[in-house]
Amino acid sequence: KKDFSKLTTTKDGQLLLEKAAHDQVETVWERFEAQQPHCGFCEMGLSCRICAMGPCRIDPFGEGPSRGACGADADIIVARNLGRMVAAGAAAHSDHGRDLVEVLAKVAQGKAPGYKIGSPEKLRTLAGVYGLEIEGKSDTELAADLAHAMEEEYGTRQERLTMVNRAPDPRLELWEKLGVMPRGVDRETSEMMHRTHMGVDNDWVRLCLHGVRNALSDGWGGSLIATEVSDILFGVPKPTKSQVNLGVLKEDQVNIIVHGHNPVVSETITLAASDPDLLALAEQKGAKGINLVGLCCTGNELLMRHGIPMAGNHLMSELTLVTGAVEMMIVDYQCIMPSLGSVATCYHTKMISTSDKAGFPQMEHREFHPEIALDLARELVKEAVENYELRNPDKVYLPVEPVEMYGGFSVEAILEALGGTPTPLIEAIKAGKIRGAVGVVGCNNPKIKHDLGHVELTKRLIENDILVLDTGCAAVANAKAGLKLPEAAELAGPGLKEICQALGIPPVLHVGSCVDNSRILVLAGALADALGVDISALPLAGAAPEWYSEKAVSIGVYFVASGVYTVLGVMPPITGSMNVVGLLTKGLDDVIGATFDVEPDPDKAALLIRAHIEKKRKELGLDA
Ligand code: SF4
Ligand code: WCC
Ligand code: FE2
Repeated sequence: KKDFSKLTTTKDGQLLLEKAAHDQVETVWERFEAQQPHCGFCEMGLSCRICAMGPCRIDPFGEGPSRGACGADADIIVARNLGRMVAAGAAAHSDHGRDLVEVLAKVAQGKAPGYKIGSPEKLRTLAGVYGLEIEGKSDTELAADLAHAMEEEYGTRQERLTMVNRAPDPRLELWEKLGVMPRGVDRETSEMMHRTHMGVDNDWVRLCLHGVRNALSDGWGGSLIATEVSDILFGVPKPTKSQVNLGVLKEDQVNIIVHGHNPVVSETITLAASDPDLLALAEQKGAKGINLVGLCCTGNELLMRHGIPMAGNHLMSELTLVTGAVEMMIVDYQCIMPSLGSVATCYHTKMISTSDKAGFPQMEHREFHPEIALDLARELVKEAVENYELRNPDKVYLPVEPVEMYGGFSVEAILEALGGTPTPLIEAIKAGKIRGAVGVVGCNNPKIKHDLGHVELTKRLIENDILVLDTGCAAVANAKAGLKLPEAAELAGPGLKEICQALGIPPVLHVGSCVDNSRILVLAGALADALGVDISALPLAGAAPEWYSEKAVSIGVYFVASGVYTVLGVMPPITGSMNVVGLLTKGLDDVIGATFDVEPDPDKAALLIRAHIEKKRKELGLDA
């Protein structure tokens, strides 16, 4: 019998892996195993298939070729590959942002029934950021103007993004000086694809610097737009109670899972799931209700704004179906394993894809457009309810109780908890009660025992009086471990514990989805402005202990580019160029005031981060 506790730290994960084996369902862990050993050239970033003279690879031991057919050496090949990872990640976040801007424009034109301006206040704040005429304008007029201004951000006609101006002045000056100021969201990604074409940018340093600019177009551009427009349409998150793990699925209810990233689909499903007619239909079919739950980041979006419970993170997505208790899974895009449709064939689960840009095998495609979204959402929920009759009770397995948690810590909510200004937080940091703050973010990856990296690192940090802000799958991991309850303050060091208890907040604050890492940037910027320093001077750090996606690469790069030291738990494919490794882990410090480190062991990663925070405190003269 296989020991599943080697693969995942979670009880629900271990039990459901056992059931998957029994049901003969193949999971990501088995497919990952079948890929071993990984190709050494690819692992080191030394293979190139950018053109048809290749594929080429460089021998890291210097015995075989040291150049590709075109003459590219290890530095060029590694830098090009890394650049394209940043471009793909930035494109994913930013295109998600664009989809929200389109909905905002349609709301303004009255063409999106089912959507509205959820936060007129935030609409006005953003209109201010863009310098729009606000006086005497209705919400819809303003929404039209703002959508138009944001569409411009994607283009090539400006010298710098408007959104970027929210970064502290010293950062802006630095980016300008280095020539990495992002100009257009699409432009930087497009230029990265151009530069990495054979025969264009063969200066690995310039390529890496453009990677910085490309990532900044995501963090302070596309991702920030995605976050802010989601807040405008669906409301600014406030602290909300919820629940997490597979126990949120209900034996006696119709279970619907939304999976993916864009709240445009999941928000209308939320509306439809509380439709009285559909609830009555569910009752007729013998169900006690309609239970909507989330997975990955679209789940985080709903959790942040409505307290919708969360079934799990990335590596749990297949296992949610293995419960046999899911009537329907509705997906949009990103991080949706193409295996899910085939897993679902073992059960009665209906699988629905909704985005014109994301098709999947063995799923039914029902395309969402703002014009028809609400009607389609109702149709889908109705079909899910009807599918309840086909559930086979013998196949249902829900062996765990959910864990309670709090989500909803937008920057606005954090400031409100502090009494309206960042001052109390700054005072607590100055007094050393809170030593610093760390964003623990990113994915799961079968290279790391599931959730171990996130949870152990987070525990080590809070024990040492470091406040943790988390997003994405890291946030779900920490929630499952019970760290998002005010009671978890007991696990914190004395200073952080005192602050959390006084404010009634957990020591680990759920800041949202992956695009909401932009909230961490905004908060870091606010702290820097309040102290009159650059972000790089603050006792802050980032960590992506279990990252897997290209989006995470872009996030890591924009964290560092914003002046935040960042520790990765998984090595990116760059070790084939010690020059690139040296630049990212050392050289960037002089250039941009922060670097990367790589450390898979969470205890050691915590030590690195603590040392960095203490160093920054000392430099600021805080403990003098
Ligand atoms: Fe080979 Fe150069 Fe073509 Fe890459 S770009 S595949 S190294 S010839
Ligand atoms: Ni965001 Fe990473 Fe999860 Fe996907 S959902 S797996 S990018 S952290
Ligand atoms: Fe390979």
